[in-house]
Amino acid sequence: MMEKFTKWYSALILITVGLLLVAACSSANDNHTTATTVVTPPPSQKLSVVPRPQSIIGLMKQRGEQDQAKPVLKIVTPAKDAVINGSTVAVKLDLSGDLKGYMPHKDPATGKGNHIHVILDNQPYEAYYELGQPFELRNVIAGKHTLRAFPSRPWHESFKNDGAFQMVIFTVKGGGNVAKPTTTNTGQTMANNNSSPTPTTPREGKDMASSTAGDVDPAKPLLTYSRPKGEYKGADADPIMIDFWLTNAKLKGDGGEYRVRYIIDDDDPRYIDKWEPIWLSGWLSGKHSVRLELLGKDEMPVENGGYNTTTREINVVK
Ligand SMILES: [Cu+2]
Repeated sequence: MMEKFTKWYSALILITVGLLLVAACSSANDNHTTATTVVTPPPSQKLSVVPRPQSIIGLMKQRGEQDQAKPVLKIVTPAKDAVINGSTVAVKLDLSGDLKGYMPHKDPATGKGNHIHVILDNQPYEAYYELGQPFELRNVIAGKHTLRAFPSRPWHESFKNDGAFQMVIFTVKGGGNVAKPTTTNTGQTMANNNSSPTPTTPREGKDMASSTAGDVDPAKPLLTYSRPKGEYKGADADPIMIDFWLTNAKLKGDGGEYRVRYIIDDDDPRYIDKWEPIWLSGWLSGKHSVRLELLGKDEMPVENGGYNTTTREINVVK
């Protein structure tokens, strides 16, 4: 009886010691690994400015003269200083001027085409393709708002001629629920908080995030952030274009005194001194922040309702 117990007891001790040894070895192994393995730092992104991509130059050739167009845009609704009841704001635009064949339209086959960039307050722009029917901004909250719009190309580069850019300030009464969108997934307008009739056909439009206007002075220098925005995949992610609209401000390289500063992630600031798009190559996969700022003669940001310094997050998928 005693012998049996001793045997059993020794076996238990052996197992315990064995387990301890295994534990000791593996922890020694850990130490070993930590001591000799070189910890690889995450690769750092080195962006460089590259020329306009050949793919876009090719597209421009196919488009004939339309990239030399001088489109003139008018915001028909909302009218300047309009007061709108309900949370849906119908946007109607009128396009005229020397169009040279330029006309917004989404090609159903490619999902691409000329379009208008429509910006509520300082939110990311929405693309508006078919000007024949109104575009709806849905769930707009009560308060003062700004709407900015300008024509754009299929690759999202804006037209920069006089008259292409329009801004109106308007007010929404009632407005959308800050917490809940007032529309369904299919874009159908629900009855609550909304005096607009339910559209019978689906319209181009967008549920808006809640925002109100900055205290913008349309007579002062204004930088309107346009691109980059959203997600960039594969070939579209290299290079990525920075593009913006400038009102009441001429850049240094164009004979004026302003500069545009851009900061990607935590990189050192860089500058754009001519009003034209730039293309940046070398993006790594993942999320990046892009900040655009308008600087005055003193190299300090020019204040105008908070719109002249804008930071957006983009996602690069390679
Ligand atoms: Cu666009």
